[in-house]
Amino acid sequence: MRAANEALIVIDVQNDFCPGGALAVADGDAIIPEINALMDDFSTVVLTQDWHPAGHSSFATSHTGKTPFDMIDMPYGPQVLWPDHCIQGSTGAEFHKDLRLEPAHLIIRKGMNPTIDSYSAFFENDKATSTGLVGYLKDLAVSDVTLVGLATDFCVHFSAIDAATQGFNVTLRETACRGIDMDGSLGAALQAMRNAGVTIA
Ligand code: VGL
Ligand code: ZN
Repeated sequence: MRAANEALIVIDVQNDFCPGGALAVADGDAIIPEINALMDDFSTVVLTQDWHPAGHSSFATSHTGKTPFDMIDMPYGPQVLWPDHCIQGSTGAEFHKDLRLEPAHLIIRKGMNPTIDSYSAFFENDKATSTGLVGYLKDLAVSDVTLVGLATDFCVHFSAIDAATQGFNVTLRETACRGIDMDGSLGAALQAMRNAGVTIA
């Protein structure tokens, strides 16, 4: 068991990001045994769940003439358009059946605002709207976070950068993450995380 100041944050291990899902990450389910084992080492375990209303503004289907993986400009900056995924209450939004849920202390749902996407476990893509996770972790005197999950280059990446910016010591456990890798986004994300002081383990 690690010290009480360390938390494990498990990002978006949901059906839609696993093989067969709407936004499947290659081998997304392969990380589950390692994550399940890691949970026993941490006294604080947080899961995140991408949780969009139908018709969310990050879906290509919400924009005429657009297809998945096109880019658009949102008021808060450039946004990738995704296939419809992780719709609230759908099977795709459920955690993968093999992921252990009973060790989780907190489940953070994100992406619920119809007009703002939310990759990070900490802040929506406007970089201003908090999910409350910083306050939760700081109240528990957590100073170090280990991040695992899906997808390395989107939700894990943005969570890692925000955690570092908020003053946490951040480790990305790369073997327990998988990426989408759209136009080199995986390499760019790893570099951006290193630049932000994230330890890639
Ligand atoms: C994610 C794209 C859209 C992720 C979530 O979990 O990385 N990516 N929504
Ligand atoms: Zn999403």
